[in-house]
Amino acid sequence: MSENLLKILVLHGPNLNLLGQREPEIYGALSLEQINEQLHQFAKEQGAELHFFQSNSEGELVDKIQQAKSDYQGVVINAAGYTHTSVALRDAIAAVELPTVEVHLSNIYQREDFRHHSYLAPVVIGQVSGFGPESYRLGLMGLIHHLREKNKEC
Ligand code: CA2
Repeated sequence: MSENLLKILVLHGPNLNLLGQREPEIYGALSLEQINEQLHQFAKEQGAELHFFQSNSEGELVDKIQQAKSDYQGVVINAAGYTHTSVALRDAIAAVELPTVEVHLSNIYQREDFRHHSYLAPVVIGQVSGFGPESYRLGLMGLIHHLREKNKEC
């Protein structure tokens, strides 16, 4: 294993396990497994190792973020519906102080008003919203760039 290999955790929130099965006009036709596979290939080319976790449970996502501190250099998260409700996820991200990027398949600012607010936005390094599955790859690129720049400073 190269010493420059970045380990990144990719978190998917509630209902994203249904991707590809319903509402393709909003969320696209790819399944979560297909999105993960594409991301995995891209990450490999970039010298990053990804681990994936999906849960419908807020507490499980909080646990994963807390545990990530010791094993990962950064996090990509699509918190799905919890984006707009979860103080607990926000507090976990703030507490672990791991660079985190928030991604969304759809453009949350073009949708219902309740989706315009993200509890996570103030504690993440950046947000990508509206590019379908490409949002994950763009978010990952931004995170990798951020981590490599940070490593140069050390
Ligand atoms: O656009 C996104 O990625 C969202 O995070 C997706 C969430 C939504 O609550 C956010 O406002 C924006 C919903 C994920 C639900 O995924 C489904 C996938 C297929 C069928 C039904 C729901």
